[in-house]
Amino acid sequence: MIECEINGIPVTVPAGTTILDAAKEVGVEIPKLCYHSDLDAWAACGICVVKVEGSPKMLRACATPVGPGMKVITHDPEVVEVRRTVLELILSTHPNDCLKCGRSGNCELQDLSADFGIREIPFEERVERIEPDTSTPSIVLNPEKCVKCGRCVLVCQDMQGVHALEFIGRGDGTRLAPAADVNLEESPCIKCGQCSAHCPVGAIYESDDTKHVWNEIKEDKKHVVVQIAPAVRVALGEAFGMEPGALVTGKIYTALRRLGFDAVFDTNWAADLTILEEGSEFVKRFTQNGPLPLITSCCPSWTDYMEKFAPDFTENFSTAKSPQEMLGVMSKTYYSEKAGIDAKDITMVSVMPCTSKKYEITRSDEMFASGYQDIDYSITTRELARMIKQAGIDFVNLPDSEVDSILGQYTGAGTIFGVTGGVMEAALRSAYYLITKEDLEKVEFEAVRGMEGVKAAEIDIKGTKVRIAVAHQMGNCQAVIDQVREARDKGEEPPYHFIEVMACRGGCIGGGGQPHGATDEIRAQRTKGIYTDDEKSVLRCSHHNPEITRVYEEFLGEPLGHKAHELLHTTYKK
Ligand code: HC1
Ligand code: SF4
Repeated sequence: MIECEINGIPVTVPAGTTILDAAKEVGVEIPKLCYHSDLDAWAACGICVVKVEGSPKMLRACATPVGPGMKVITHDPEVVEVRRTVLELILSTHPNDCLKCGRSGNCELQDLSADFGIREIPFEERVERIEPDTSTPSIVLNPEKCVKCGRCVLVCQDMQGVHALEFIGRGDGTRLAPAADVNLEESPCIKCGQCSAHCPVGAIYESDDTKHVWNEIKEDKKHVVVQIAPAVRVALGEAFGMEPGALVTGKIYTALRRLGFDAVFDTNWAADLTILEEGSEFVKRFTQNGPLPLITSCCPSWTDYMEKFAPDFTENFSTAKSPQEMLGVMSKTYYSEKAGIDAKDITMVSVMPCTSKKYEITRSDEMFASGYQDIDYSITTRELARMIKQAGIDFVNLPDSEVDSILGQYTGAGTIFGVTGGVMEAALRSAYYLITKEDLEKVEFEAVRGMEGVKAAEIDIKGTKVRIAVAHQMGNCQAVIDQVREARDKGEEPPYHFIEVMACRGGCIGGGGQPHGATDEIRAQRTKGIYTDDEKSVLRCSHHNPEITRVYEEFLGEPLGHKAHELLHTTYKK
């Protein structure tokens, strides 16, 4: 442990603790812009400078570990003046159009500017005008707003291992751009939106579809139905000042009705349906010579990554569509028939924690299996929050309401899809039943829970050993794939029979379309909310969902049957 002093207050912290973190121990939050707790300190902005006794120059608190006996001054008139000057310099290259910026009111630069009382910029303005890149359906890149903090580049390269973003040019001419200066669509971008979730300003943001959704709601002839993803229910409250992880499912259903949606469904219902298809697919492959491992495919950033960087794994991907897509096609076929509403008059909107889901809705021809585009618009948690605010709805004080039948009721297995390990755990709960024809006494699989980047385990299903792996955060996923490829190239047994992959840290609760500001602490709170939803569910296995049983009896036939195959399965590009 290291003993030091921050502003004259003694503090003892573990070796390696930075001044930034040690200061928190004595209640000081040192201002910062480029630093994010998910990333290695890059010390690019210089806002977190502090004085250290004996040091001839100010040091950056984010990148300087405390030493024994170190005496740190986090603020005095000189430190504050240096920080203000750094901010003024950043602002001299930043467009002065906060009123029209999507991050207004939620911008780290704007907050700092307000805190430091900046009223004018004493430097010549040098804003470089660059057209926003709108080439993908998922995110918009607006380099003109970039403050060169480097967070997005570190996220894309180090956390995700994708290398789609980089800084181009030198000195004053440095600018953010997709690698090789192509547009985002032509780059290796997998649309996970983690860059937008980590951007402190308005330089990268979700493509906004809310105007289209409002127009559909207004259209009398349209029957507008909506679904909410598992992870939205534990994060939307944050946009209204509620605690991260607050479970607000009932309030969301009410808010959606008050916004004008005609029917409110739940992606969790379709997650249960996915388990019936994917669980059956696993059991079939496991008992009938593969191909193994089976790899989950409900994360579109992962399928995009696989198609671009690992096409040799195409046949290992589950052909089951994601729950988002399953609910889309079921609303324009089964629901359309039951409700007597022509599918052409149904508009399906999904609310997802994800920017990549905007891409998934037109990913392949199978996303039009109803004869129409199965999902018309996919909006993020952040966009839904904006719609609720635009409507002036007092979200925090909304009463709860129930989801609509027949595509709404869900089990605990459906809800845990929203966290890393959840799809695997849900699949195992039903695979156990499909293999043994008995139900588990204890449905929790602790081995697949938690934030470790790769979790591997051997599961015993009444004497049958199933080797599984769960990976989250794209950079970790690559390591699992490399391990499988190595075994395959040597002609060995695959190290795993079943693999779950989610591109975002923590799974979808950490999705790129969730409210800004996620840290591991916030991800842990959201995860807790999801597991609470599971624990309080009366039914906790997908095969017990009566609305799923009914849809097979009345409409789909058998899991993996002809109709299920036609509507609920997909293919991938090689
Ligand atoms: Fe996800 Fe999924 S869990 S992919 O993260 O399989 O987006 O929440 O909706 O489709 O169910 C996202 C979340 C989500 C799908 C489900
Ligand atoms: Fe989207 Fe979830 Fe995949 Fe992230 S992990 S890209 S939120 S589907």
